[in-house]
Amino acid sequence: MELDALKTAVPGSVMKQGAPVPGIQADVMEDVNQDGRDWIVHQCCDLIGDAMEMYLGTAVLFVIFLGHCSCDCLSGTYGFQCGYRCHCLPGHCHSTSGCDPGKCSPGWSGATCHKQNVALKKGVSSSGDAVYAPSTDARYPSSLATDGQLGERKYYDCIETRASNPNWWRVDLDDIMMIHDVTVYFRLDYTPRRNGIQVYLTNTTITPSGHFCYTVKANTSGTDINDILSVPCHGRGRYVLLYTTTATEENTQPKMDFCEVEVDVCDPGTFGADCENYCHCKHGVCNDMTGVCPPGGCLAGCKGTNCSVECVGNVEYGPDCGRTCFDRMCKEAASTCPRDTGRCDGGCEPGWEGEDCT
Ligand SMILES: [Ca+2]
Repeated sequence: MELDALKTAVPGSVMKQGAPVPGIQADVMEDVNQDGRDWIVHQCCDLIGDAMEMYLGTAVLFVIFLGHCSCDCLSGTYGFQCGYRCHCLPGHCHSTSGCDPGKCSPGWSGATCHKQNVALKKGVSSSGDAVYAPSTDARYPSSLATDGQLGERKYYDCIETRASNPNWWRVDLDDIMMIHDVTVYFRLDYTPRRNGIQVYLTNTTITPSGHFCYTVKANTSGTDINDILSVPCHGRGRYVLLYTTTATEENTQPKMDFCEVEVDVCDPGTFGADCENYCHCKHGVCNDMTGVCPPGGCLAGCKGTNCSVECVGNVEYGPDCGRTCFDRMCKEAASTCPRDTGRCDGGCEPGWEGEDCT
């Protein structure tokens, strides 16, 4: 049976009941014990990928595996031409559908786990961190806003800058990136410092500079601003700057005290509010907001304004799905019709040539 064949086809990776195999996830091993076709279909890809990593270059193994598996993509990849990488927790990536909902890896979000917080753990600067004598160390340092931790979002989980005018905080993304949006997680136990914060996307360390994105316009108590504020801030930049000259009624000079700033980008080949849609452009990647492809149309095998629609299986194929499977002169009448090439199994009728026999 297939499972037994898989077990014996990988030298050195004998799967004992309940014993984990190096490189294969523990939860997959639990499924091994269940035996059966369903496991073969859903976990086969993971096994192939892991085996390939262990025995790179052993092409024979690959062929053996393909003979026993009904999947297309190697471990961790899925979707159109296996061109998408799963960014989900171990055991939650499927070769056809991608990640299970809500099971994204840390730093990734969205329904398909293709939205990445590129500010996570990145370096920060500020106009100064608050210190409380007799210590001279920052008690609530600026780095708390990119540590990936939210806690209870009270003062001890959040940054606190030293009073100054102007007052600013900046994250360095290390590279110029196409930013999709910015999300600010505000402190929950004190809200007046939300008002007046400006958000910039910039390529310099001049404060302020670059592309102005947004100003938080709140009442003086800050209670009319969402605790988690999604800020439209789309464009290319290396630094995201939060900047203010607005003091509260309690302070003569401004301070800031938010808990986390996420700077989100879409994975290449995805677009939309949550980077949840796919585009398969022929040249380059689509616009991360609209999904519009650069000039040149779609990769062979898909169609539509965003090149997000795959050709109808066994009906159409080729660039923009412009060719018809029925028109091919395949020797085998029951030949498959790959969406990208339309290649005929077993060659062409006499007098016809080309992989799709047209
Ligand atoms: Ca934090």
